[in-house]
Amino acid sequence: MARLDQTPANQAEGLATPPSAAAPAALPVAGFINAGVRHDWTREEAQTIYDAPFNDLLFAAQSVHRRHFDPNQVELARLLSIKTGGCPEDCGYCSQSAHHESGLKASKLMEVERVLAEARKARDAGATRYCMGAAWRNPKTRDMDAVVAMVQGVRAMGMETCMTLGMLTPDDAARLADAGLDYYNHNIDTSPAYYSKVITTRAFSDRLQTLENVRNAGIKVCCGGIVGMGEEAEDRVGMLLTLANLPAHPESVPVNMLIPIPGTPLENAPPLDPIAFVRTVATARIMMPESVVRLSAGRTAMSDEMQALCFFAGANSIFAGDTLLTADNPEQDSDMALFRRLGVRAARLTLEEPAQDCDHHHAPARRDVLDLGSAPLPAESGGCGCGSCGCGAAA
Ligand code: SAM
Ligand code: DTB
Ligand code: SF4
Repeated sequence: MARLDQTPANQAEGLATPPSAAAPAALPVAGFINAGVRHDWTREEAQTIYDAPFNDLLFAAQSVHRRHFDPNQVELARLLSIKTGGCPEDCGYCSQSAHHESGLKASKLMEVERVLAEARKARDAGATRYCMGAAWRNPKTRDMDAVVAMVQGVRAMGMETCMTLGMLTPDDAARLADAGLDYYNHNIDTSPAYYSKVITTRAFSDRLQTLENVRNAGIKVCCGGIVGMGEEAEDRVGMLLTLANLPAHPESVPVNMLIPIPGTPLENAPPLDPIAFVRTVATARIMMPESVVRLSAGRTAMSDEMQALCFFAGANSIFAGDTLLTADNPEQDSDMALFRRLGVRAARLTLEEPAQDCDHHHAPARRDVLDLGSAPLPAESGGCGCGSCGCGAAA
């Protein structure tokens, strides 16, 4: 195969061009590799990234990814539904809404001890984050004591804690922060324009308000959405634009692929082109370079190759374990087999000393933090010297 030469225009960006081809002045997406953390993305920029030629998009996303993370480490998070079904909200995708006939049996809030027993099993299977979800519009005051005990118990096991309980007031958020909750998951789900096509019992602005309450309480934000709900590419871009232009990027960004649930309004949504899903992941990676992007719901319907492409595009977290909240997820054995084939490792928690002047009164003296590493860039490591493949290996 002919050696790939570089033109002055693309040398600066580390891109390669075949000698015989007319060199593009600059690939539009490559200009965003060095963008860093921005909160002023324009719709045009976001759409340009999403629409870029697939190989250019993946090259840019992987370049951004290795600048901030070890590209071969993936976080394992574990989910548990602590209160299932009977939810008063009408989210069109959800098995747990009381508005739909999904056949799911509603249950009460789980006992704290049962939750902790499940969490222990997850930790022993390698999970570093434990996410507890409740099918509520918002938590009731009477439930808060149990929820707080769950956070404290899981945290004491040395895992990061995450909860998703619906809308939170500033007081709810402060209580959870005091309990030591690490993350709160609250998804915007789709673009502002498409939101009312999917959910009518609350507004997009309600979601943003809870996110602000969570952030103000000092809890880290886990916020993403669902693709494959019949939305247009512009909606996927609109969702990412909203997330990336929040005052602070969510620390975790779950990208869910719709699991079509029989009996819900979206049961017959047209299947999404897998390439469009990978584009969404890659665009999230470029626009939110320091966020952990989670390849979330819908993996049972994805091939190994599609998941591998998502990891290449910058996804570095998954839900492990054979159940999500109510729907199936791949068996952990098959995930570990895929990790082995890809040379991917599960990320570990490391103990970190906080800064002396930490003023978060609710934070413990020492705490576990996830180590997702970062890889040296070719320019920093010398690379193989070919000037075109982007590798970091010595020649
Ligand atoms: N009730 C809380 C709420 O809505 O924030 C927490 C639980 S809710 C099930 C958490 C998220 O799961 C939703 O925001 C949605 O993004 C995702 N989700 C729910 N059902 C899904 C489905 N069928 N396919 C893909 N993602 C789904
Ligand atoms: C998120 O974004 N995805 C998870 C988690 N946050 C709570 C939930 C996925 C739910 C999939 C459908 C189900 O299991 O019912
Ligand atoms: Fe309720 Fe959450 Fe399901 Fe919506 S997504 S119906 S709020 S459990």
